[in-house]
Amino acid sequence: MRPEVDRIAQPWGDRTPYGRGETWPLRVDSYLEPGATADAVERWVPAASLLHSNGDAMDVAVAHGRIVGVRGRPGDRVNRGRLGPKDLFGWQANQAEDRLTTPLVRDGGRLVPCGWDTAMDRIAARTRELLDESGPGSIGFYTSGQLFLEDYYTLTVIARAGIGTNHLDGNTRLCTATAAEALKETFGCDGQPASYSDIDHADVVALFGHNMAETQPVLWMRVLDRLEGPDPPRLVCVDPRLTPVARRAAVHLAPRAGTNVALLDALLHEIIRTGRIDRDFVEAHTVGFHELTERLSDCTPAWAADICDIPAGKIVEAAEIIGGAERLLSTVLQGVYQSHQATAAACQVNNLQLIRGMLGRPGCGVLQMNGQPSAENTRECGANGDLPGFRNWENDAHVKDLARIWNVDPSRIPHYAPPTPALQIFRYAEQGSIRMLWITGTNPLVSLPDLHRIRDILGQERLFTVVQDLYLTETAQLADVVLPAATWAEKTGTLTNADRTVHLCEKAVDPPGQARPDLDILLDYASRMDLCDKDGHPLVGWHDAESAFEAWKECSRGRACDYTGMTYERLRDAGGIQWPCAQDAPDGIERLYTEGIRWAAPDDCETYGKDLVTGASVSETEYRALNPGGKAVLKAAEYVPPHETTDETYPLQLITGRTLYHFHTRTKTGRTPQLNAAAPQMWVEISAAEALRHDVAEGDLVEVTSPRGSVRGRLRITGIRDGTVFLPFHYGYWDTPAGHRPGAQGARAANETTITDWDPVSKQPLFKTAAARLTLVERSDGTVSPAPTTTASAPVDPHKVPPTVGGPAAVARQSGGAL
Ligand SMILES: Nc1nc2c(c(=O)[nH]1)N[C@H]1C(S)=C(S)[C@@H](COP(=O)(O)OP(=O)(O)OC[C@H]3O[C@@H](n4cnc5c(=O)[nH]c(N)nc54)[C@H](O)[C@@H]3O)O[C@H]1N2
Ligand SMILES: Nc1nc2c(c(=O)[nH]1)N[C@H]1C(S)=C(S)[C@@H](COP(=O)(O)OP(=O)(O)OC[C@H]3O[C@@H](n4cnc5c(=O)[nH]c(N)nc54)[C@H](O)[C@@H]3O)O[C@H]1N2
Ligand SMILES: [Mo]
Repeated sequence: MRPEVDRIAQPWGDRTPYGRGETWPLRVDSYLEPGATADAVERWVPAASLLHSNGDAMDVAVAHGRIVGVRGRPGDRVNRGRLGPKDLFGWQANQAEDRLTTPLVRDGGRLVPCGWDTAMDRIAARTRELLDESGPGSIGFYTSGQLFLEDYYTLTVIARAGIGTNHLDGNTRLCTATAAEALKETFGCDGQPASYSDIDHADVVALFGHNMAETQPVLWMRVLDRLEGPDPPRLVCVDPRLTPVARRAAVHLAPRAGTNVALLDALLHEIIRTGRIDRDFVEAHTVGFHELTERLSDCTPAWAADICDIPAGKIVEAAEIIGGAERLLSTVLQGVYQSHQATAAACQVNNLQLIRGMLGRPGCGVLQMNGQPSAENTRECGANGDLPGFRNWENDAHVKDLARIWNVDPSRIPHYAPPTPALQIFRYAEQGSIRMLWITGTNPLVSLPDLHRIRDILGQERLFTVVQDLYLTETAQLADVVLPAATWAEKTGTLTNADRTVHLCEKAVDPPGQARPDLDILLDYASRMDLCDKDGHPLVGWHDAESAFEAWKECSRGRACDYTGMTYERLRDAGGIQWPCAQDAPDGIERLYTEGIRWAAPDDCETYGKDLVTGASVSETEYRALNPGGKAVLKAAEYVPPHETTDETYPLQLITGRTLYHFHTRTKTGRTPQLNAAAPQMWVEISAAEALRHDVAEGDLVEVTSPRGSVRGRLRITGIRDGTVFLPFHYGYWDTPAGHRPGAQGARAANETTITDWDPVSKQPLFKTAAARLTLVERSDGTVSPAPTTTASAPVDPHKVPPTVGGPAAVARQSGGAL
């Protein structure tokens, strides 16, 4: 990479074009802090990105015991040397001055520093009291998609077999619960069918509610390089915003938010009507085609055009591209997963692939994407509402098998009901049945919907909360015990990206102060609690990351996510390896389902499924009758309008999401100078027509109000569809001046406005379907909106706003939190 390329102004860097079926060329990106040179680097330590799900492999540069930069790993299958802006700059947050360096406990209403023994003893004592008084159901664990596999597996064993609680879930519920659920509904089991290398072979790539350019920028570089090369693919983009993906699409459909199912039903209808289906594939590998066809008979493009508010001709055009594809790759993310018919819509994308026979071949498949770096591990390890190794909680043989591995009685593992989803855990805490909540690696006081309510729940006296984090986040400020964690590059472990590639991240430097790796904290708790198996041996029989990995391998043996062919040694030598990886396929398997559907048979499947509209469970008997041969299930779904619709008081559809430069609640990217300067403060997006209707202009301070609450930000006029307002959800309160507080006029966390509601099937909350109004607070005095210009928030009139750059100009523009 040319060093003079400003990777804030040009997030995707230079192009390295390539043709269909060719190998993606190498390009090595790196960033060293000012003053550091490659010669002065003492060690390069392997890792993969922790700020999204793409799994970009990199080496961390260490000099004098400090991280001084990063460099992409050219040999790795995922990124072939490339890094995105967050990968390049985000590591600086590890060195922030306000890292937590000692445990804190609440004494007399205040959090005060203490030693590890005091903090851990307090947690163990409270656990014992509650177990005695109220039993395991009074204890809940809410974890993350940002720790390592070894952490989740250990937490799962502790929570499920040690404490015996069913209340363990991850923030992956907000993130990839629908990806998991859609894969389970269609293929009987979780597991990403496709591979990133399918981008090299596809002639059509369809992106549904996925702003890949901003959220997986390195994957987008691969798409851009194909677009610039010979025989480029055509893109279909479904997104109400004019994202960088939409700008490069052959067809951009910008539907009303929450209408994905209507649109997908029409696409399926049109493809079936015109006979562009692979009948042999459908016959050999699926059940349910007849029902699907019947259900779709009235779902014409004209019908959907009305619901989605897009021209019928455009839907036909998209159906022609998808229907005519030789090699079709589809990707799905939050524009689908965070709406009221999330699983229903995601399954229709699976159906598109199946009826066209586009599965298990190069260039053909679906990426039901993940978001967080290790969301996949949360799912595999059973820390996300499933049993480890994609086992079925309703199948006694699966529970028995797990009990054998853990050497406990099957009755020790709660399986009387599905594992409790996150929002239900908070509901139990609200009602008072959950009395202790241990939060690891997530910041619910900014990231959960309907923050007023979450603040009340976590603020309760009677709820004992433990927060394990790197910083004193909004959530940590309300905790009873705060545990300082070591993070990426300060601890060792593995993470698995969205295309099943496993990377080893090794410890490069010491954590600050007394901060400890998450795994060590969990092992300490297991030992203080004296958790034992049925022979009286320690339940958690491992002592470090590598031995935890070895234990997990046994749990994964023979399952879809088989890790038994991997070792730390092999990951060190080979870089990323995809699962399944067993002795018979030591290099991993690139695509699932190359020889038919493997995990949907009634005895093997992870779930018997649910009704896509109501979420009601399908019984084992029904499933055996429906799918005796273990094929893929083509599940139909009828469109149901969003629960909260617009009206005179709340005339705009409210959607929320991300920008390229920030990660979630900004605990890391807000502490990274280049990234924070690129997007320093909250903003609000509407279209030019909507601005005219509201008599507001670029840079005006506006307020967005929903039935739950309001937030303020400066207005940016973008190419978003009319009738829609977009809020980035990154901005909380840890770095705002005193006036900007929830409830006060300066509230800025988008989740003040979002609704307590979820998809009935995956239980994923709805961050992208609600109603709101917009009002003017104060005209701009010439100040422009702080929104980036390089992204979906690009202004319609580029002359009015200075471009986002990463040099001194951007730093000067940094407003440091003032609106
Ligand atoms: N820069 C950056 N990258 C990230 C993250 C980050 O915070 N910052 N987070 C990571 C994580 S955890 C995740 S989950 C992913 C998320 O990655 P994405 O899903 O790509 O990101 P979002 O911005 O949440 O939503 C994507 C798009 O959905 C569109 N959308 C909204 N409503 C609808 C609808 O009804 N239908 C359709 N079709 N589209 C709709 C929005 O306009 C938005 O452009 O990103 C990962 N990568
Ligand atoms: N309105 C709206 N809300 C949303 C979304 C949306 O699109 N719109 N998206 C949702 C999605 S997809 C997601 S994934 C969530 C994300 O929501 P959160 O997970 O709550 O957001 P993060 O800021 O990533 O919080 C992670 C926390 O873990 C800490 N951390 C980082 N590394 C480590 C580590 O190694 N160990 C420990 N112990 N802690 C660590 C960080 O400092 C941070 O406080 O937000 C959801 N909320
Ligand atoms: Mo996510």
